[in-house]
Amino acid sequence: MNSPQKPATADKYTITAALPYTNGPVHIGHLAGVYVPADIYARYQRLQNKDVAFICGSDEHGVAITLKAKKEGITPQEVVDKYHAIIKKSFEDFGISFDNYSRTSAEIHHKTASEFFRKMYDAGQFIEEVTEQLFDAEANQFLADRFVVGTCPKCGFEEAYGDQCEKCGTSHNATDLINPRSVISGNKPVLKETKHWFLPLENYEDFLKQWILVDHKKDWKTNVLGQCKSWLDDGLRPRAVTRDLDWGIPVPVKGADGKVLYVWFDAPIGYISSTKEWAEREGKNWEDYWKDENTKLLHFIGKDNIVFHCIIFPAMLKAEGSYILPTNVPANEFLNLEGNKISTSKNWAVWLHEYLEDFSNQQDVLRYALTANAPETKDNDFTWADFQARNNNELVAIFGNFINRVMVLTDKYYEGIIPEPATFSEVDEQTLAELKAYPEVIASSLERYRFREAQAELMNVARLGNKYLADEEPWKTIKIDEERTKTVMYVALQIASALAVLSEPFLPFTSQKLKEMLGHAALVEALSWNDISTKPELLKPGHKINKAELLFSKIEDEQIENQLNKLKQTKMENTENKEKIASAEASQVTPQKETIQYDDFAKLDLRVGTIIEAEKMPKADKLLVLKIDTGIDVRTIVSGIAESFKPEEIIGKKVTVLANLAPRALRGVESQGMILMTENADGKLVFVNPGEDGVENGATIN
Ligand code: B3M
Ligand code: ZN
Repeated sequence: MNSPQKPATADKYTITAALPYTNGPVHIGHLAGVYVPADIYARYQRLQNKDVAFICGSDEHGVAITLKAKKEGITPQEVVDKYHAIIKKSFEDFGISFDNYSRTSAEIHHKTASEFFRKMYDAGQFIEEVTEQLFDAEANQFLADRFVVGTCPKCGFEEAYGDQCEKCGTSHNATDLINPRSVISGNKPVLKETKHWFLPLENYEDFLKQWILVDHKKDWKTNVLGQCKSWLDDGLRPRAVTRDLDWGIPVPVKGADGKVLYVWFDAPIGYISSTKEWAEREGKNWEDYWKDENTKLLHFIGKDNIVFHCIIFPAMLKAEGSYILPTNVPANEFLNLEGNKISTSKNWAVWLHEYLEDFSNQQDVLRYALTANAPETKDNDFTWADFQARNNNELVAIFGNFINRVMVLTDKYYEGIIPEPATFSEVDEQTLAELKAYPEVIASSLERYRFREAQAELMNVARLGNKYLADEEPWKTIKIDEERTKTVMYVALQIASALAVLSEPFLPFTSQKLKEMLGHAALVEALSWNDISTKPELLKPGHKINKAELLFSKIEDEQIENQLNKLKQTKMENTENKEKIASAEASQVTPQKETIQYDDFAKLDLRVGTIIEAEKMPKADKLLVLKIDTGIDVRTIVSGIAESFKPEEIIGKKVTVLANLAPRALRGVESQGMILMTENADGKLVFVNPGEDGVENGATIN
């Protein structure tokens, strides 16, 4: 089918969707949060005859990739090759209509990102500084980004990464983490000096405040504005844009061996390189899409990427100086799955390639269910029960049912030829007028990034058709009034035709099928969005439509149970794994110490004793002052057991005493020996009890 002709001066839209990390396949959370809304928007603007560049690609740098390579025992290059192919195919399978899908390992990207850095470097826009950074001495490696986890200084989340906390979205420097630990060895990092280049974000604070909080106060989503405001209120600080790593784009300056660009410096430039790659192929000028003030630049992302797209990348674009800034950053919140956070490591996800194995050719059903539940203003939940209901009660019962009735009746009454209408009744006029109003209604929601609302309005078009047929009952009038029946079927066919066009952004496969059924290809020109309102008729009398096919089919309970069982299975496996890890950890014994000679042991004077008095040491939470009958004497021993025992419960206890330990003063009390203790499985202290079998105080242990 021809695509609508674009006027030469059409508005330009550069629409980007977050570049997925190539460390795993994509799941429904990615689709719902980023790729489906971006695709709906791009398809809609194309139908508006706008000049659209819908841009994406694989994010192939960063520690996420290196870690995956370590885990799978393959090279980073093998990781990105493997997942780039899987991800690209999933997007194609789900009809995500990128004009270009590139990858950041591409030469054009390395060149573009290096030049971008170099231009800023030459203009003196970085601070070059030797600072202390986290270092894993055992692994002999600096701990950048995901190589280190620790407690988030802002929200207290204990698994925050070195560059960002995924819980609260804050972006920070690795040295800000509380209790950092190396992901490679588990060790506590040390500090080591190294040189890096920092972007002084604080210099852009005033500009960002004005641009985001004032200029875009009204048109950006409140969840996005809220996050930006909180960072700007906290004050911005310099951020390192280089790393000591061996995977990434080499820092293009002298004396930077072994250093690469920070992944969040190069990745957003990936939008630019991908546009260049597309423009070269299509014979266009890429700069029209990045440097023309009239071009609208839109970034579709998830909420964890807001800081990078609203603060850091705009600061880079501003600093570089020749680029436009984003018009909007319509970020979404997160999608949960059956009440739990989607998690790759816990396999708590619906993977797109797996979905297609169970629901082949039903991509639109998933797109529809995800949009109906899109996490636009808050986190939302995907449930299989809702998925089934959306399909059976909406797609099958409303959309599919209307189209099927129109197709079957047209075939039966007129052998598929659109009938000539007679006079329109008031109801007909009203129905057609209502139909013509829909493009604007749906567009108004889409222009405000309200995709759920827009899709609900689309379904109202099908409802309008169903109501019209139910009220006008052509199956009854056919017996008594041929002319009336022709008019009714003509009107119903116009509605079906409008649905074929208006559904395209949301349900591209269905729209395509419907257009084929209605014989749209035979129309001289393809219908655009506004044709639905402005053209007097969408299908002309005499035009022949094709055979009817079912657009949607019912999803059975059994299919849903299968999916729920899969998740149950995952949950069970996760619990088993957790138990295994816990018991392995619990059974971990301290390694044996160095060998000693008998003489070393013989030096210890170990005795059986009895606690005869116990009291708390004043102003010390952990210490008890004990009087012990050692059989030799009654002596004072200070013991650090106050958190495990109350004084009164241990009086009379038999204990093992190291009697010849040199005395030492603890808080002014002289301790004359030591009591042997161990720990039980719960970590509670326990006395090494010499037994009660008539063993007397003073008995030696040897
Ligand atoms: N790869 C993060 C992510 O997948 C990152 C996005 C880059 S967009 C320039 O969530
Ligand atoms: Zn946090």
